[in-house]
Amino acid sequence: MPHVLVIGATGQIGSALVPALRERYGKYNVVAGYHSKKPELSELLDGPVEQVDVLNRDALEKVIERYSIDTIYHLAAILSAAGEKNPMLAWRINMDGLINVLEAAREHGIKVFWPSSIAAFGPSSPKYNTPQYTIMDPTTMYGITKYAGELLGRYYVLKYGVDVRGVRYPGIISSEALPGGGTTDYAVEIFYYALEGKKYKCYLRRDTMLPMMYMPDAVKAAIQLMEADRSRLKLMVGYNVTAFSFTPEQLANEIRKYIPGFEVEYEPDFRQAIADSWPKSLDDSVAREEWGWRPEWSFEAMVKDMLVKLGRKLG
Ligand code: AKB
Repeated sequence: MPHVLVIGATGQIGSALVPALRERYGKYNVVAGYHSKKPELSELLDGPVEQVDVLNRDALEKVIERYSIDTIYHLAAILSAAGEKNPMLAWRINMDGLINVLEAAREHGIKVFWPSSIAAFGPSSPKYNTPQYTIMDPTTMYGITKYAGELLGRYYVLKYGVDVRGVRYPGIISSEALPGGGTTDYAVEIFYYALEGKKYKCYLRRDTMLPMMYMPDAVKAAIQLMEADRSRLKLMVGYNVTAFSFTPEQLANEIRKYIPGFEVEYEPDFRQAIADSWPKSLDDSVAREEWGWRPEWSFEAMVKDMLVKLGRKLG
């Protein structure tokens, strides 16, 4: 069994990934590493929990040694919208944090999962069916750190033989922890308003199409890539993965099938320019070929499941 550390365990992806990894590898083999947000979800407290600041290399080493960690899922990051408010912090957490993890991985022979994002693309990248290999000119600090991180990850693979793997996630929709500081967060927030019978003010234009994925597929992608036979992987870091694309208006209309009369108002803010610089749909054929990636959840099934799960949560 691998001995896993998840850095960013209380974040949107971490809080779903930790329980999935514990189910698979045993709860004592998966350490939930949090930074400022203390774990509240019972699933995270159901096994080892440690405070891990990615900027503190010594503290990271201590956790690695204490639990004989051989696998790290490094998810801690400042996302796109938050990064535009504090670009220096985004650079520090996203780049210094990543290189600390990669250096620790190099020294201890640790396998690393590190997610990139559709934010690594930019205004000159093709918008539809964006290929794996194409023009990359990100215009947000988050996107710049994601693109630089992909290059850095591959550098550690080529130069030091470190086993670094990762996908480029689209927007992720989840019913567990809320996302924070992203441009695609509307696609989660909107469900809370709909279920509480409130009008939602969307910060993106109604026709802003973005690639998205439901959390169970995001978790599956991470675990499947990490368990793939290394000899099959050529790219290693930054695989395009996607499930479906939709606009805020299409999402609102799908929700209205269950909650008729749900109202949405569109008032674009600074996040519109970020969304406009990103792909509208992705070509994920390289991930499909190299490690058998295939999403399970459709847009319609995701909306129905979100309403059921959140409906239960909100009582
Ligand atoms: C964000 O919106 O910043 C993230 C992402 C697409 O990487 N969800």
